[in-house]
Amino acid sequence: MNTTAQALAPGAQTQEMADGFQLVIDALKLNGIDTIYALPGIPITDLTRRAQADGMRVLSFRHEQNAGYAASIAGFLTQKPGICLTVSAPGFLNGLNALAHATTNCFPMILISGSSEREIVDLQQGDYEELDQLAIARPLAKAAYRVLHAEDIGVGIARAIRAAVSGRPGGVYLDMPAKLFAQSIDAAAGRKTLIKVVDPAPKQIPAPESVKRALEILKSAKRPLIVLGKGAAYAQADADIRSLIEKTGIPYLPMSMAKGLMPDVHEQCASAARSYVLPEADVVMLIGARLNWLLSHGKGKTWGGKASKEWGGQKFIQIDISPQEADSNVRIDAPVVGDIGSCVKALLEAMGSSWPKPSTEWMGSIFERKSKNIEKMAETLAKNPSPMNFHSALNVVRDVVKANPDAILVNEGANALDFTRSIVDMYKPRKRIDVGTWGIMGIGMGYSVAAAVVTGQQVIAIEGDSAFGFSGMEVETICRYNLPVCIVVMNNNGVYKGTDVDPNGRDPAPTVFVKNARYDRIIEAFGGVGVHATTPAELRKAMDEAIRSRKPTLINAVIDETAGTESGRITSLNPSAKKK
Ligand code: ADP
Ligand code: TPW
Ligand code: MG
Repeated sequence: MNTTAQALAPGAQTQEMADGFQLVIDALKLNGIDTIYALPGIPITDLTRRAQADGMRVLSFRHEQNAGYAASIAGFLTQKPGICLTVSAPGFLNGLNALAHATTNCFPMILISGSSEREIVDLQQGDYEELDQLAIARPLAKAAYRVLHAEDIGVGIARAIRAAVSGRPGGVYLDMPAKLFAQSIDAAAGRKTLIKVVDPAPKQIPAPESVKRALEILKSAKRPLIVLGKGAAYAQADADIRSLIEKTGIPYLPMSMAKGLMPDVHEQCASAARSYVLPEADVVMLIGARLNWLLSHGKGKTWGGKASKEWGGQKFIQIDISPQEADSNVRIDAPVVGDIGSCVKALLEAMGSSWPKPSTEWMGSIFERKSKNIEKMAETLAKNPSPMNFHSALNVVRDVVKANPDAILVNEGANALDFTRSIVDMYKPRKRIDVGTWGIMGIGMGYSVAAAVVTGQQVIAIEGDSAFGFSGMEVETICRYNLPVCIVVMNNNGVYKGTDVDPNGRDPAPTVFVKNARYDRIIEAFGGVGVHATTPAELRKAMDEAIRSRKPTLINAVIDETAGTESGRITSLNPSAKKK
């Protein structure tokens, strides 16, 4: 332990002391946390320096929101809480978005923010960066704590870790006033206050009767379907999930970030027949997926209901760690509450060796729709329009990802998101990370940094030009740490499209950017590789070279500005477009 020696009375023995900075670092390291996503300043500058000096990886960002998104996705990828470290008031608020995002997406993350002097904040006497951060964080976090005394740092960090990763994961806020860092206590006594958290995310075994109930319903199905969500990807129970799917022979539908948990090209994958299987299935087993807006709340026309809020008549089995999730939108006939690894194991064990496969009628009709849609898509992808459209550009990305199945695909935008999700097949678990439950713009560069750092793999970021703008300054971060990130900006001159005009002819329309912008030149300012690509051949060459060299690369892919649609695939949620 790095300690400060402090002289006592002349001639007395020196006493080893540890300050708050050191105890925070030691508490994190003791719990296997080796990376911090940060932005320095008062009062945490020395925490970033000393963490680095002590061998931790400290990734320093240009804006706290991006550090926070990085921490949140590190949590998703590793099952360990990602740590975001910020300064007080404005830094804290910049990081808060990511904390709320982590909670919403069920990603384990801890936001540690320095804060100002309690006595002054609480009397609102006007301190430097005064803000009651704990009160503000609380409703957006799964848990929120403040540590006031150096001897409580161990407990504070232990509680934060447990809260972030146990049960349904989420974002945790840890408030650390400036004074805490400067407090010194006896080093040996300090060491004793640190806690190495034993079994931070304990297994949660499902009740045997819930497993039995689920299997009875599943067995009775004529047209069963499995929906895999990002909770299933998070759980890292890949082999057992694969066994369950292959043993039952049930077709499956992956949610966006569950793509690749089973390969998208697997014969049981029903993605290309989504609009057929959702209303037709009579029993649906959800594994780590919520029946939220992304699944049309489990009702309405998507599910075969006659009216927009009408139940389609199917039965639902839901595997989830949160006992409160069931019945959130429609009746869940068989909730199975537990961690996905334990639940899937229990199902496999209780299924026995002879499980009846779904009828050839059901599988055949899915196969027929799938083949037709895949064939239609192949025709569209083969076209080579000038300028490029989303399809001709993404056809290249599709090939590059197929050739590099270990690469992590980061994806945000509207059309740039929706087309990538449907065109680019994924082959391995946790390789696709995107806008998540909120459909937020801004995750792109933070996710890219964290994905490269925690996995060591090549990152491919497919970004709408608007989406890229939310975190674009972090290309400097990517260059500074020399990370293998290949960014492709799908540049269609704006939000959704680049064709809107101001009816009064005064300003650019709100959805339109500078025409023919050269995003590639941004990365050149920091020593990265910039490429301007106007054809699929140029795009392919640039992506291949980026992956070969592992150099930070930004490709400005010129896309037809008329190619997109308003709001991409979610036009129905847009009030004015709906009216039209
Ligand atoms: P998607 O957006 O992919 O549909 P959601 O984020 O809506 O996925 O749902 C993920 C679900 O997975 C949440 O309800 C969460 O409680 C659950 N979950 C997360 N981790 C686990 C786990 N280890 N075991 C069981 N359920 C989990
Ligand atoms: C934090 C609203 C949804 S999609 C989008 C915005 C601004 C950008 C779409 O344009 P882009 O993609 O990225 O160029 P493309 O291919 O369709 O042209 N602020 C936040 N989150 C969201 N979702 C928005 C605004 C939005
Ligand atoms: Mg765009």
